[in-house]
Amino acid sequence: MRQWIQAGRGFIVKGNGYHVAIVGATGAVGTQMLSILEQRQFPIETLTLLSSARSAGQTLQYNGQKITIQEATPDKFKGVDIALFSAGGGVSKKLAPAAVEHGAIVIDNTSAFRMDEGVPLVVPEVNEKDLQQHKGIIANPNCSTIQMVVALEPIRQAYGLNKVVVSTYQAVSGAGINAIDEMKDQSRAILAGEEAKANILPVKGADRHYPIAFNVVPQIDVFDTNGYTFEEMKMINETKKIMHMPELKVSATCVRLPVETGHSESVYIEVDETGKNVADLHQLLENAPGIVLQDAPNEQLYPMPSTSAGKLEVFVGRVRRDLDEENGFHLWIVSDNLLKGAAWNSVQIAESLVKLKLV
Ligand code: NAP
Ligand code: 3JN
Repeated sequence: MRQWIQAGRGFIVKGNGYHVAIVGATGAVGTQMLSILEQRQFPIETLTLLSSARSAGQTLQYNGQKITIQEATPDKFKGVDIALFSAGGGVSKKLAPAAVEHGAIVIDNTSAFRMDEGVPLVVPEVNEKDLQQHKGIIANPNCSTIQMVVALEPIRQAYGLNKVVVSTYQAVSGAGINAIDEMKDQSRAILAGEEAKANILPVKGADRHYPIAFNVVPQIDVFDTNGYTFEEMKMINETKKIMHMPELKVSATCVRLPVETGHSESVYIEVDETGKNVADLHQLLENAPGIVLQDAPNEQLYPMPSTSAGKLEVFVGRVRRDLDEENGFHLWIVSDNLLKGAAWNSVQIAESLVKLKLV
């Protein structure tokens, strides 16, 4: 039987386990990482929780035990085997190399290294084997990319894929804890007949902010010079990298709406093989890893954020053949952006590393 004892920097479970650190442990993603590690009973020997100086000294619970949060500094990675980073790209750029120098494998949730050559960008259902090439840092893709590639990979494998056009309907939790609080405050203000104050969305630090409560905002992240936002370009570039298909045609429009958790996507695809129908796609999706097919129009069964939040899978429904393009199909894809889109995909990568004996 395992025995928990308090250690200097975290908690120790005596027996075989890994020294794990979470950077950004107090955030929207970090708290979900903690909860998923516990839910999956990931073999942990010590758990180090790191944040900025603001939260250092506070405690978080893991397996019923209180762990004191510490400020993230390079020395905190001594002896760490696996470091899960989710504190923004700047923190990753500063501290991930130090963690690797101390011998840790970094699983990074930010865009800091995603497109770097030599850094695997991994969704285990799609390209787990890319983990073999890691040199210390493994990147976790953007949440909107992850749920889309999980759903498209079985179709790509069976029928080939040449075009993807996606519009997203993204939840506020993707922008962090402060954005959730702001949406709730705005909702209360509007219902009380008061002015809704906006200071965070669409992008922290931008010139203009718009209320998200009772609104829809077609901007996620800042604009690139080509008119697309960075979120849209992440979806485009990451999809090609994960699927090893630089030639794949991908276009994206990313939109925020007042949902707390669960990103939705309307996705149009064109496959290479002709003559395929909805039943063919249903069969592929039903048998694919990590996917739940919810597609029964007669019963009004389709995925929604309200039924997908808190779950680990990617939910797919509203599968239709395009009315004009023989090889074209439409899908509706929903998943919990903080779980499969972030924390669960990262912990799943850690589980794959253990399974493949790479850690
Ligand atoms: P959040 O709720 O605002 O939390 C931010 C976390 O980062 C907090 O734990 C915060 O600690 C910590 N932090 C901030 N500055 C730090 C510093 N200088 N040193 C160490 N820790 C610091 O944000 P979130 O939604 O969890 O997202 C965090 C990051 O994860 C994002 O910036 C993004 O890069 C990534 N992310 C990825 C996805 C994805 O699509 N895969 C989705 C969402 C987010 P304090 O409590 O001390 O402030
Ligand atoms: O807004 C969303 O729904 C997802 C946001 C992801 C995000 C937010 C801030 C910084 C990212 C990301 O993971 O792409 C980043 C980042 O670039 O690291």
